[in-house]
Amino acid sequence: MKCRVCREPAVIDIRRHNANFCSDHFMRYCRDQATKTIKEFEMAHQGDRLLVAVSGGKDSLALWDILLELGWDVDGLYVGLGIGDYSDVSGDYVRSFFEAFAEPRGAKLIEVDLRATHGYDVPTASVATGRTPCSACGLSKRHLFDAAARDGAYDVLLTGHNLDDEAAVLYGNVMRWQVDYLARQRPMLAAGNGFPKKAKPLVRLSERETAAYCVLRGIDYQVDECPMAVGNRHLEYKNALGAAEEASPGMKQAFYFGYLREAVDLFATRPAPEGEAGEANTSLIPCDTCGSPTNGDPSGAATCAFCRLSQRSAAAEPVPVELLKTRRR
Ligand code: Q46
Ligand code: ZN
Ligand code: ZN
Repeated sequence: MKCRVCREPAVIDIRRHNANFCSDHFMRYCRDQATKTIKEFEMAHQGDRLLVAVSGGKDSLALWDILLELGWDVDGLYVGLGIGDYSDVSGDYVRSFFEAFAEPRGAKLIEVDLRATHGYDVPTASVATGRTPCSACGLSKRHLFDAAARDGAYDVLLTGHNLDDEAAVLYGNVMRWQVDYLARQRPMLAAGNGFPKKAKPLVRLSERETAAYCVLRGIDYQVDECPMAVGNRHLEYKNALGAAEEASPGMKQAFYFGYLREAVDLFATRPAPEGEAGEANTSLIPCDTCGSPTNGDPSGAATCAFCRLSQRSAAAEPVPVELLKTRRR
């Protein structure tokens, strides 16, 4: 197995491209794929200040490193979700990466701890509101990411979603015809209605490739799955698509990029779900508590979904993550 570029021994094969690469050319391939995606979807322009949301996992740390390597002015944002040891360990990986790879290149790390700043954590919010942990977590993260991007006057908020993630979300949304979500499934969402511009530059890389990038770069990352993800449908969709990809390399990429090319515009007029950006969302008002754009709550008050969740959760008895794991089984 030889590198497609230099003919030296290869360390990785990428079946959907029918290509093998040595370590240096593989890392260059990853950066080239990110650059191509940033350009194609106009994710960022020269001189922009970027903020990447990092979780301590392979995708977000690879993204921060790739953007720094490419010369972007990019800071990191880490949100401590209070999911027991998992969050403690994730935070440690982020801080180690920051000290070794980002701080020496002049980047900043912004940290927000959910319990310290808003008086609750994800397991408590889940029980207090009756939402699934991932729903409470997703709502909290979206709000805090948006707020950090606004407060820091960043031009773009970036996340490390990879091809496997996006294809699995698309698959789930198609299977259940969640058309409002399909409308928003783009790798770049323009700023609007008080929401920052959002982008996912790694949608051309699979998770096997982001993992390989980290290993070859010497980046340590959180390998464990979030304990709240157990039973999550997203993992089932990933497995189903993984089997199809195995039988037919390139299928995932064709599915996702085919959707962007042929179908996403068909859903463009659908309103965005609560707490989400969307050009069609023209009736938003500022939340009376935090000022974020909102549809208002069902009772008619102008309180956003995040503030409603955080008020109920902060007033509740803290729920240890172990209890939630037991309950979910
Ligand atoms: S961190 Fe949060 Fe994920 Fe854990 S609770 Fe679910 S959404 S699985 S990316
Ligand atoms: Zn090579
Ligand atoms: Zn609010």
